[in-house]
Amino acid sequence: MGGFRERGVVEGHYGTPWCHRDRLWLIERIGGWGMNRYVYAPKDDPLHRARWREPYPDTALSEFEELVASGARVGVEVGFALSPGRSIRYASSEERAALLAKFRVFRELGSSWLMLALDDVPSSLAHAEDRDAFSSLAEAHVELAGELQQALGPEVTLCVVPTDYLGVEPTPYLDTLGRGLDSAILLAWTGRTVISPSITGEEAARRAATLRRPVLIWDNVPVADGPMRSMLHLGPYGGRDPELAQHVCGVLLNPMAQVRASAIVLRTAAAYLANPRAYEPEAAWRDALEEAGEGDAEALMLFARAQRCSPLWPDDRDAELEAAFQRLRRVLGEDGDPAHALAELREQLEARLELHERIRKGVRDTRLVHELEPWLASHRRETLCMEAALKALEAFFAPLPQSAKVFAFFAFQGRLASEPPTGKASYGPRRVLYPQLASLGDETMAFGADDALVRDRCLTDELIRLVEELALARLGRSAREGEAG
Ligand code: LTM
Repeated sequence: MGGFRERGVVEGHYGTPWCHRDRLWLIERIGGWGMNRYVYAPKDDPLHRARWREPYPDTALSEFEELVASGARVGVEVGFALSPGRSIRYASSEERAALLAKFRVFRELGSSWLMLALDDVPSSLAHAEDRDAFSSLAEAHVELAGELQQALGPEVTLCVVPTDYLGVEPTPYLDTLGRGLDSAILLAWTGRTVISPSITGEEAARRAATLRRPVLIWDNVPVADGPMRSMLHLGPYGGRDPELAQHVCGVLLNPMAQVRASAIVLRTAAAYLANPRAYEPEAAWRDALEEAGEGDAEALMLFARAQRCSPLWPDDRDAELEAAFQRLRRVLGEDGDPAHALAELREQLEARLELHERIRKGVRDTRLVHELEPWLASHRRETLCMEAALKALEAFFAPLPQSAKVFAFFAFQGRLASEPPTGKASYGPRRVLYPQLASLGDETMAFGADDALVRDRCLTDELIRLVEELALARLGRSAREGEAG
């Protein structure tokens, strides 16, 4: 079995594009980890998508040139994408010439890997002249991509992101692309949904059969754009079949707007891509955090435990802390002595209380720390609230007068009132919508079987609820009367 030919990153998120300095930084890193591809495709760069006809200014072009050159030094070939599908008139020779001319500029900068990104655009022909000229959107795409490939020549690798980029069932659109496009053109696929929790060899084989070539996985990991912006996805790469390389020509991961934080996941993915059969997510994750957290990797790792939840690891909210919490819940449920479980939870929470300060002071990559700030704040808030809940619980079980227990409950609720949630998720999300679509057509767009709307998954709220229920049961008048009787 050969390995993955394409191993890398597509900067393809919605939201603020990365800056040049961070791109240079990332390219050097991924090259060091054995990746070989970076593709420039940020959706909200207007000259990439909304205003694709306009040329890039000289300043941008010289930065692009620098990306290509620095990639070449570390074995990373830099590719460029254009995304004209929201407005292009496929039948217009002027429009097609404008697109070709803009691709040629990337070619002149030294890039020989170009991407025609036709994702997230209308799934039917929008202009009357196109409907006259082509029988379908697929036919227009075949003609446009074929013309580009012809004009750019065989030294250029052309990749097309089809408008139907997910799912496993064949569609007439994909069938036309598979039959009509030269087999040298790469075709991208995101798996069975937008952020595929898993991708099996069988799913990839089915899509490869429809497209009549090994597919290129555009893997929406660890991206967290649009309705996912409360999340910071720091868990390891996972859920990808070790046998994928038989059916795909490679994997490009689509990171978050937080480039340095994304590098944690990217490094684990690099380990998978280098040797999928030997890949161990947890070992790779620890290695990645050792590197990213230089200065205080232990603090970063403890923080990152609360940021692992994603469609790949939906139940991971900080496994160590959760285990201590579940032990306490069990003891309380069985009316046992909670002293040991309370002490254990206290130890876990205290280790987490000052993490934000440790990370700010200790972790050397200040740009990483800056990216983490909103989640350092949410992590701190959630940890404080859990600690306040625990303190109340400790009071309930201590040999204290009843009034002290009631006042402990007041103090706990006072803390909650003065620490409102930050809107960023730590220890699991309160609410997040993942775009887990199973079909992308204008008339057929629908969610599939993968969980899309995730609600009430924050560990803090579960501990708070447990303590509140206990408080109401133990501190109410009827409870006291029951005890007396
Ligand atoms: O996945 C693809 C091919 N396109 C877009 C990405 O640009 C975007 O970042 C992700 C996540 O929102 N979803 C997409 O559909």
